[in-house]
Amino acid sequence: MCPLAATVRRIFMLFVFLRPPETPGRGDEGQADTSFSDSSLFAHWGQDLSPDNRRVALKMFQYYGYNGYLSDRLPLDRPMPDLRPDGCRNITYPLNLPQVSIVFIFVNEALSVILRSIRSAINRTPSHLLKEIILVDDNSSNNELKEKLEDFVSQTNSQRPGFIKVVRHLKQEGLIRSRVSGWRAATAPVVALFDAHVEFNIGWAEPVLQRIQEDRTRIISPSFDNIKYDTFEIDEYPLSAQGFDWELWCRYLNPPKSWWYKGNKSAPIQSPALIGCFVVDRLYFEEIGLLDEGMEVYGGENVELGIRVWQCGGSIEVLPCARIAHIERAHKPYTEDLTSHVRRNALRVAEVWMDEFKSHVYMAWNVPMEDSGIDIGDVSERKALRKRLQCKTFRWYLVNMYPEMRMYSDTVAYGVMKNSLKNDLCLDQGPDNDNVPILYLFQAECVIDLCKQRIWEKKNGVDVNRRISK
Ligand SMILES: [Mn+2]
Repeated sequence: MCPLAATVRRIFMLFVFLRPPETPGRGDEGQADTSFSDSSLFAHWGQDLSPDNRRVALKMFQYYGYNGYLSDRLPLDRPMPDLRPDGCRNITYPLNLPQVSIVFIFVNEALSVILRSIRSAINRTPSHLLKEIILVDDNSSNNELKEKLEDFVSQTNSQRPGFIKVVRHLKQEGLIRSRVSGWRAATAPVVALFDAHVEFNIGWAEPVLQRIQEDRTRIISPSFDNIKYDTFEIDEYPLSAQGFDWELWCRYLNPPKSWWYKGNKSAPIQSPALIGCFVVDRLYFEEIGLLDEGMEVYGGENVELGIRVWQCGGSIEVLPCARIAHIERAHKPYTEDLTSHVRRNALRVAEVWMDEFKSHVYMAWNVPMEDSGIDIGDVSERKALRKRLQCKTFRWYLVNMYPEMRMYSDTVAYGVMKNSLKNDLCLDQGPDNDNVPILYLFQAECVIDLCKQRIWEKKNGVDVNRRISK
């Protein structure tokens, strides 16, 4: 899911590449420890660990993207600060709310992190509202997720038969098809699709189920707080709507003005899209086309769902009174090259949903519109779905649901500008939030993929599309 700092990612990348290589620092505890000083794991944690334990912790961190060593030593049942804004605690909810199935998807997740997700779901969802928990294992290779997990499941089910179901993929299907597998196994009228590294906060379920009961075409996201990947402390996040940039990476947005005018922090926040985890009426989800199962691995499915729901007559809300803490991992475990999957999935969204604005996604990824060389697979079924549901245009969506998204018109060209005489001289787009390209010297030849160089011209003029190089 979405790091709060997603918007500064690119600026940070640039900074990293411009910075001269660091000279290895001196370890606090002598020469043996210099290798540890580079890991962000030990910036705020683990100073008192022995070198051997540090080594174990570092290995687990590299594997999981969070502090699995610490997680294994924390209680599964742990208290959590009630982070709901004022006004949430004295709302009363109907007694006849629908039941929910909670789906957790994972691949090679730390067992203690999964079990803590399950524990918090059981402890903080009223038991008459929680029908079942579904675990989707996307073909993990990690052994502790086999027998030990089965033991836990059969122990729990011995008290409550059939309460936890396990779905195991025989080959890795990626996050998107894993969520759909979980949905297929669910039987409650409402399905909550989550990562397996979360902790549910008190009172999360009632507001969500009430909003869906009132209108089954609402897809609901809770408000997310962060579980720090190193210390596992819970870090309160500001209330946000959820959106995306033109590469279709998720981002948190300031709630719309109309929400601020209400002066009621417990009111639902209308949101252009979803950042990944959401709760939905089980049958409505099928009617509007689930997720795009032609997408691979990770990314873009949340944006596609957001656009589709709005364009095809539903709505999306983030609820301030429903809070869930989620571990923002330092790195994702799915694959080495997440970006190429996000790009492919983004182009599928562009082709099916974005009409004349699809060029914006191609530009953002610095990919030519024709002959991009990227195989996006078959999108005919998704196009047929759009037609069948008689969905509105993307322009309608942008103007009405996502007005803060910048539109580009009169583009003359985009792509990479290369200096054929001096190839260590790079021209970069500069920071995202202004329009000032920057020129700088690179250590060697400009690395185009890393720098994401592109120029977006706004003046009318010659057609220079053929000069795009990649
Ligand atoms: Mn996640």
